[in-house]
Amino acid sequence: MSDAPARDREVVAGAIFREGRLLLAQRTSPPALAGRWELPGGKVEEFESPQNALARELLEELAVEVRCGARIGVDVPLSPGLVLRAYRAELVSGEPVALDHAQLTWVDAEELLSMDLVDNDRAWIPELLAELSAL
Ligand code: 9L3
Ligand code: MG
Repeated sequence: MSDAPARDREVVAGAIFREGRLLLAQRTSPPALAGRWELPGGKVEEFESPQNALARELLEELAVEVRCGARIGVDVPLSPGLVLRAYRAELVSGEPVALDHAQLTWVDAEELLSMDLVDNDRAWIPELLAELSAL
């Protein structure tokens, strides 16, 4: 048994900005979230860093190589012991394609506000808007 306090498991999501726009991905599952838009990503595996997890998830979901950057926005509690965090992701190579999502879109600040985002990701709207307005 370990004396170390149990750390929250993390779900990581990537904010990819390009030319004044943010990449959003439309979920296909679970049924409650299908059709709604998110920052792509997924669960950090045991013994995996959040940075490596984000790179793995975006390679799996979008077929791109990214470099994980700084955190953006607040921690979003998903369930006891599970927290959702957004990170900036810089495109290193490849053009994003929807391997795991229904479709992808690049939104500006105004369009972001009109998208049906999953509830969890709405917590990041202020920072995402600030970034899009500054670009
Ligand atoms: N989730 C919410 N917002 C996001 C992401 C990437 C994930 N931007 C939630 C949806 C699922 C859980 O986290 O309940 C795990 O994500 P996934 O593995 O289904 O993508
Ligand atoms: Mg995912």
